Amino acid sequence: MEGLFCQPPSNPSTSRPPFPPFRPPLGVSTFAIRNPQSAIRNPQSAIRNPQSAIHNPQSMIVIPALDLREGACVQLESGEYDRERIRMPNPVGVAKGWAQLGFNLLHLVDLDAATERGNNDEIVRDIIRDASLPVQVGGGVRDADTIERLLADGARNVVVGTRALENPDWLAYVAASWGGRLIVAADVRDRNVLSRGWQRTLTRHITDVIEELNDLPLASIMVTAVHRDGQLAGTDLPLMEDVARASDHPVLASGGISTMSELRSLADTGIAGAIVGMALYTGTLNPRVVAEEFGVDSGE
Ligand code: AMZ
Repeated sequence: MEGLFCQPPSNPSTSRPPFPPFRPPLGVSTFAIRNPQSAIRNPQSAIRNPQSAIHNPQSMIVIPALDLREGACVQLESGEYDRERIRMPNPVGVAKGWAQLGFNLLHLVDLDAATERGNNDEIVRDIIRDASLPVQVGGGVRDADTIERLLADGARNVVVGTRALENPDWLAYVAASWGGRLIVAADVRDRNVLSRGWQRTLTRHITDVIEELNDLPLASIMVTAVHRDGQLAGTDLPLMEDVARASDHPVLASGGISTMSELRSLADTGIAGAIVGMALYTGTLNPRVVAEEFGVDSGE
């Protein structure tokens, strides 16, 4: 397929597939980035007249995921460290490549920090500084100083998961200062919310959590269908529909998204943004095609 920079793993059980280094294709999309600030908006605005569904680009934004492990850009299956499927050695180059393809926002996760194995702080800083597209960043953000530092470094938004879910008082405190810049990550398996790199199951139902979050000022809510993540088998659309219905905040959907029709269904559901990893890295979704339909603000 034209425009792809790597191919699907030939042997999914191999932990380090021999992918070629990231090479941004030539002739990237010439879409203008009109107003990046408005790229994620209230989901209500994404519930469109069915007639408008034929117009492109869509109002939902697709956000490429860039997960960091040991200084590399990786993709894991089901978030498990022993199921690494993609490894690319130059994360800053990967981030620049997504920008050149026409994407308008990057979702950056420090997996080592999220799973309490260490951190990739320097690379996070380099990507925010050099990537040429706005970045939302998370993974291991467990205190106010880190939120402040990442915003000072230039992050568009900061993603908080574990501490926000385990400690609602702390979330209320940080939301009072930076609410409009915070994204709460609710990672979900069997409708229960997870924390600590998906190792701990909190006995809280996702829709209860979403309703509690409605009381706080936040930039958006991100919901990851952990049971679908990295498997290229489609996301949990009923979950995303329920969350979009329950949330007063814009909702970002993540986990298993792998077809254009799925992206259109998510947009029609009122999802404000879709975070896509494995399908873009393997070429299951053509990044150029996705960026043209979903990568930029339509300027509506
Ligand atoms: O893949 C994983 N095991 C994983 C992952 N991708 N564990 C956590 N995360 C992501 C969440 C969210 O974006 O989806 O890390 C962020 C939350 O980190 P924390 O440290 O605030 O819970």
